[in-house]
Amino acid sequence: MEEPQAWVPSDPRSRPSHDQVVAGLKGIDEGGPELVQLLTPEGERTTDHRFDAYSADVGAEELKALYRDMVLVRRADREGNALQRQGELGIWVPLLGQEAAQVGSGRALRSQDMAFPSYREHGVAWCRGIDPTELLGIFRGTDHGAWDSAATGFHPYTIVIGNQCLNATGYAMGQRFESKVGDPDTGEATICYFGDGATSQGDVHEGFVWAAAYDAPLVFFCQNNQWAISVPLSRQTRVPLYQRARGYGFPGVRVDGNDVLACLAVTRWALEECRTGNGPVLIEAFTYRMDSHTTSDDATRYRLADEVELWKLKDPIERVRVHLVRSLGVSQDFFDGVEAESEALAVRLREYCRAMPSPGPERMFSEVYAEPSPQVEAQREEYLAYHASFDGEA
Ligand SMILES: Cc1ncc(C[n+]2csc(CCOP(=O)(O)OP(=O)(O)O)c2C)c(N)n1
Ligand SMILES: [Mg+2]
Repeated sequence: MEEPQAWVPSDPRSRPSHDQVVAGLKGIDEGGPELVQLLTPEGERTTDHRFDAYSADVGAEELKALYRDMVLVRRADREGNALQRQGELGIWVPLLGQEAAQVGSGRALRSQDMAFPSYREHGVAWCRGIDPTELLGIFRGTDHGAWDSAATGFHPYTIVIGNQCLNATGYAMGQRFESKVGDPDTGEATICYFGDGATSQGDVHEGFVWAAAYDAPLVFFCQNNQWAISVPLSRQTRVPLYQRARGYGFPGVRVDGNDVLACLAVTRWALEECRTGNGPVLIEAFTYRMDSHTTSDDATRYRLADEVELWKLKDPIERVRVHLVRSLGVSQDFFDGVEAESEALAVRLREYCRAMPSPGPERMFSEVYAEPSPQVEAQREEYLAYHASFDGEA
């Protein structure tokens, strides 16, 4: 029997048959033929005429640096998970398997660019120079993310799904209004991170519409890990996500999210498009998270173990390691050095976390508004007086 073909929405009046929908979803599962890849899961460097120019400068030293980034980010992530299990953090949001998508795109950014994360972008935070210790307070419940967004070019984490797309669109519209766009070197761009599930939120669609209408220099970076907690991608869309961009009038590209080189090259291209006034752009990084949604979730209740095993073979770190060893002859000393560095980072994170002071009760009243507010100050005084009334009690 002939295999049904996936539906290609060339005729706007046509509707896909049931078989075509299923074929399309199977195509999504495989990543699809349009997937941009520059490093295969077997660690071989390949070419893609559209994006080769954006990775031509990446040689052995640059690949080693990307490898180091990913190993350290993974180690910090695993430590976050362990600290939650030890009762030191209230929750942790793992990124295991998404290191290439985050490091590749994060390293494509320039200092003048702005990034809007969701709640899982620890790898992008790393690339923006935010020490992983700074993430711990959020998950220990002691602060909301204390870094300086303007200085780091990294907005606070956003837990409300898709909401950061509106903030990012507004910011990118501002870059356009203030004529910060145009020059390929000094021009500014914004990148907004969200998940596959977020594409079903109104905020993301509103962001798409406004960014397109105002030619905003915005890269929408969707990490498609194929699950929104327990909801599979097949419940979110009939077409591959990158194809949605076409309906809003801007380009969409699907990249292998486990290929750090491809993520770097595609994001550099997309940022350049935005910098020079051709934004917005949608990137769909096709990936898989090899851990649960958060430490409060148990993915074995809805995901097949086979699926995880399959994605382990596409591990983003392993393919760079294989390439470094087999094609570039990098010695074991390098890998041992990165390993030692990652263990030292884990120790530093553990010690920092255990020693973190609990903030006093007045902390929740600080930084509510940019300017002092008499109402908030009165509330703080009242609350502190109430607390003081317990002094001396057991
Ligand atoms: C507006 C809103 N609705 C629901 C939630 C609860 N929630 C948290 S994460 C999540 C799934 C998000 O999936 P996806 O966008 O694919 O991101 P992923 O966590 O897979 O990276 C949901 C429904 C929320 N945080 N905000
Ligand atoms: Mg998801």
